[in-house]
Amino acid sequence: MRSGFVAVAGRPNVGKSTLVNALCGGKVAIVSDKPQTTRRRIFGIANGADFQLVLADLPGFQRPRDLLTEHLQRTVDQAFEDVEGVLFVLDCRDRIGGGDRFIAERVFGLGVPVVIALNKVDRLKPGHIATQMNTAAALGDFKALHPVSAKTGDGVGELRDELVELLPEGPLYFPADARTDVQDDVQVAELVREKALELTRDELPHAITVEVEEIVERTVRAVIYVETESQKQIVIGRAGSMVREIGTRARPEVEALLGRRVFLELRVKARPKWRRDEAMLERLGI
Ligand SMILES: Nc1nc2c(ncn2[C@@H]2O[C@H](COP(=O)(O)OP(=O)(O)OP(=O)(O)O)[C@@H](O)[C@H]2O)c(=O)[nH]1
Ligand SMILES: [Mg+2]
Repeated sequence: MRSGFVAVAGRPNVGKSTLVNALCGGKVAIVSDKPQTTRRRIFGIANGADFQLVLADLPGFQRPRDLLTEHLQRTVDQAFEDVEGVLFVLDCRDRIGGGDRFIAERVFGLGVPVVIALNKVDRLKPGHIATQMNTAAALGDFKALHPVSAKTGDGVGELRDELVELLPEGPLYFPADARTDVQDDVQVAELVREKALELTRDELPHAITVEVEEIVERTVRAVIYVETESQKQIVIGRAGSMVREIGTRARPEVEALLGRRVFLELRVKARPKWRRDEAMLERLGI
């Protein structure tokens, strides 16, 4: 039995969470086209007959700008301790540049093997992929470099095999059928936030956070927090249309997670400056 932990590093929005989901064979982390979607460390677990690969999905690696991003970066830094390797994710559709080199400096200095995943290669020309692979290869002394598409699953199996190779002999850290360490209430809050992110744009996605107050039999009560009254009006929508749509999109996934039909009761509240509120970040587990 091989087992162990691999941290997933990369700039915001390169597809780390999508790739973790693909490697685990199911949804453990929420995904969106907005940067800073992932705000807490989430273990995604890939189980095989003779391995357990635990992937630490993380917020995007960035220079902190405020208390929230400071907390996010602290989460990233802590996750680099005690791992068997790092999966460094790059976006093949984007320029590989300063941001990636900033991360490379850190991950190649950790003293553990680094596997690079060049993600989002779907529908790209082979010549372009080859050029990007050369640029990626210059980032540091990597163990392997895999072009993949987390979206189509292309190359994901080979990448999983490569990561399992990094693991030493070891015990099961989680039950053999577990896919994540995240508790139901947190997963429900994340699913609601994912749908809220789908429906909002500009600065608003960053101002949204979700907390589940209670899950009692068939009733799930959650609060969507924003920072201002005007943001609250947007998220509620005309005659409640937006918050209703968030609920409609989230409910099937919440029901699949909990294994029963539920009534999803969503409220929207303004909580000024929650992103700068140490106690609130703590409460949210950020
Ligand atoms: N075309 C394409 N898009 C992808 C692929 N993987 C991820 N995406 C898209 O990229 C966007 C970001 O994906 P996420 O998985 O949320 O990215 P992330 O790196 O976890 O982002 P943060 O948590 O914000 O740091 C989403 O719109 C995904 O659908 C891929 O292989 N191909
Ligand atoms: Mg993410």
